[in-house]
Amino acid sequence: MLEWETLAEVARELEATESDPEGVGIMTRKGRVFPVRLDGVPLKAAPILKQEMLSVGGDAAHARGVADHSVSATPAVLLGTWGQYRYVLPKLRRQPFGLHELADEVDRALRAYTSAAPRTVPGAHRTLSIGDRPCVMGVLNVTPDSFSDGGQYLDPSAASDRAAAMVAEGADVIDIGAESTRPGAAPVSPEAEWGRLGPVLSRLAGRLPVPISVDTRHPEVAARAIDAGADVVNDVEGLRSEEMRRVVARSGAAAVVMHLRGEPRTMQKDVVYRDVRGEVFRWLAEATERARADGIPADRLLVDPGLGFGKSAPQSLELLLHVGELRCLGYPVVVGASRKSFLGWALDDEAVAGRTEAGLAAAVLAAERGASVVRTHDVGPTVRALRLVERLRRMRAASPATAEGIAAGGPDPQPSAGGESSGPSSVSKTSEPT
Ligand code: HH2
Repeated sequence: MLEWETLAEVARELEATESDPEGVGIMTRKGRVFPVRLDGVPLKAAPILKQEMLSVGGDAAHARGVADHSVSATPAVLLGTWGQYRYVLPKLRRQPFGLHELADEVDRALRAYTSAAPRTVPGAHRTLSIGDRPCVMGVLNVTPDSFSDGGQYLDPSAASDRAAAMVAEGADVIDIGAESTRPGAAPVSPEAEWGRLGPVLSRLAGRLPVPISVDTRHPEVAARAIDAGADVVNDVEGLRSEEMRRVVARSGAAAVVMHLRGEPRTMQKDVVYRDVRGEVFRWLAEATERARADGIPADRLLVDPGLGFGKSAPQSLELLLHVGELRCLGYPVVVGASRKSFLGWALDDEAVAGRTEAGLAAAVLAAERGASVVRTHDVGPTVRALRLVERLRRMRAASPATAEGIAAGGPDPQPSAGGESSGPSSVSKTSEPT
């Protein structure tokens, strides 16, 4: 049995058979199925979608009710290899019933999902660089009541020492919060929040060599923090406030758009979802679309599934396990699992002190599945654990010569038996399958 994730790994294994290089190029494109889930495919479109996928050797699952017209729309799962999609998407674009738009969306999702290109996220003053190594966001809570470190860094000089220590341990960005968002926490007024945050920011701004993120739901606090030197707004309410979007757009700050249904105080009262992954995905897609419509450039946005925020422990674990799926939104993915109660649930041990190792495991898992930023209280151990992920990512991505030539570009000239291309692949350096 062979195990591979990236098409570069597929090509390496095939090359080891001493196959013809052109053949390796062709077969590499068959080496991995990329399943794509769609929601709300119109009844008229579903049979065409299935037929077109079958025509290239792939397949599409949809509701049985499509056959007897007992449904008006259906969820669907497409099963296709890279080569099959490259051939079928242009065919779908020629079809009616919304299949043109659907093909464009699938194309965008596949490219975003497979892109491993390094990127930079410009903040208001400094830039966050995301490369092979997932970034570590060090948590600094200047609160009396945060669930794991409340009261430890309320004093501005203790807080700035802690920030410097996290940078020395390898943090790539420091996330400062002055209001606890744990379930049931009492809301803090913007004035009181700024009273805690302002003195810490004035000590750190311009002195820390890494970007500063401010964990706030209040636009007036975000605006003052950016003026005082913060680079990123980490909004656990996902920029749902129009004023917050205006502040971010005007200031040139980057923003973490986190999923949260309701508000922190009451969020654990309703944790019923029909489909938690689908809901989080759609919510983040809509929130980022709103942000862009209000003038925040795409390269300044990051998304976060909000583990533990209005979710049961099994729901948080499910989101963690599937966090890589969020990559197809096209934004770097942030994951915060550190010390959270769903880890305690998984460990059968409620003590916060016992969650560190599980938090490290969660960070490694999230990074392995493609998260770009890991938010943690335990910076040094997380940085060391993620070095291993960085090494493995590099090994996986190292391209043999033939993988370089695999197309991300246009359709192939001819489908061969079984629907795959037999023609030479065109080359696109910008969006190569990984
Ligand atoms: N988790 C917390 C706070 N802010 N921001 C993002 N983007 N993602 C998260 O998962 C996240 C977050 C909760 O952790 P903490 O800040 O330690 O606790 P408290 O809210 O009690 O201060």
